[in-house]
Amino acid sequence: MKIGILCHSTYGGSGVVASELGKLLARRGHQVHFITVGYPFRLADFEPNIFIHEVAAFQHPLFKAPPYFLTQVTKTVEVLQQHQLDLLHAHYAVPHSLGAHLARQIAGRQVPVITTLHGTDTSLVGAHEEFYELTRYSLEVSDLVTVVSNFLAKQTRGTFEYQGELPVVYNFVDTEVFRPTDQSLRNQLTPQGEALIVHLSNFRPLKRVLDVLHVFHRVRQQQPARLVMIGDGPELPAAEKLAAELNLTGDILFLGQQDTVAPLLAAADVMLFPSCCESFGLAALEALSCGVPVIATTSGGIPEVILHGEVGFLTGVGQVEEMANYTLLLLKDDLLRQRMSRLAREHASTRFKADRWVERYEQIYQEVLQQT
Ligand code: GMT
Repeated sequence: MKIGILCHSTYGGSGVVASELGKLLARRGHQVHFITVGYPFRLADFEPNIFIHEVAAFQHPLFKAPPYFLTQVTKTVEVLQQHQLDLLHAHYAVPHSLGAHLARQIAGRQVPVITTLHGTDTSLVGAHEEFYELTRYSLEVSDLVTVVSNFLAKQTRGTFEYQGELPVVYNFVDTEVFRPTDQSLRNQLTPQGEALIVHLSNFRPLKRVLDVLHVFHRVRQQQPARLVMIGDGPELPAAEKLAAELNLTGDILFLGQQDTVAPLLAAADVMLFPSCCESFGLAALEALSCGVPVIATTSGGIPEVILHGEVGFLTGVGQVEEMANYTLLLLKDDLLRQRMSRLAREHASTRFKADRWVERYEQIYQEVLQQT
């Protein structure tokens, strides 16, 4: 198949899923055309069958900001016509699904548009008054809408009164890349043999990075430990300030945004993932795949990923005391941690193995193509 993928190219779960999907589809023989503003995140190396169509920034004094939506539609029309695409797969309702729909109309080619909702597009962007109708419309005109968890399916039905089918296609992980590794990096990060805790996110308020620090503070009172904070975003300054106030600066590494996160995750004993609303939680899945148990919350789709008491522990949002107790339980009990680590890896490699979900997307493409 010739597949056009519209997605965000910046750091973020939806962009990661879209670029990993494109990469794996290309390896399975499909021709994949990315139509993006900027080079897709995590798509570093050359791959045959992958074509990148970057959307140019159109500058004109009449426009206060470059009208990316319009130039992305123009680029999509061009790619649809020149490469005779079979379908468009849009990640994110607004702007990508809407743009894909507009482009196929302009191009006069009724290729199917498949929209994958990732959560933030409907809960943050789409639920805003300004974008509600656009989001609802983009769902209605899609040939099929997929969601990344049962939680998101339910939320989408509730928010947009959406009646159509909503197949769940979970996030997936490349278990060859995200895998347990030897101890060398861990030894560098914890020269005194301390426990190692990790957090990975885009530091948006919903990730509750300050909870990570409060948990770490409690853990540190009982046992030597270091914390690796991976990512960047609006809450980073507040996190750095709190780390200093709690006198933890010497034990925390704020690494900023990193392209290669697998070895860092694999070096840790436990991941803290205290988000207050999460449709799936890709970063938590990546940790599981590295054999790292995750302490997370019961919010959103997280319980579909983290099985409480098996591959990690779940608490209510903001329950930092309980999170710290679970973290200490894991750090102090080697046998428990090793068992959970093994189960975490097994769980990620069976339920969320990339091939399984890429095949599911392929099946969806074929079904939609047959119906249109
Ligand atoms: O987590 C983020 O803030 C990034 C966000 C995005 O929109 O790129 O991630 C969302 O999509 C991921 C991939 O499907 C999911 O794993 C994340 O759970 C979801 N984030 C939220 O629901 C907050």
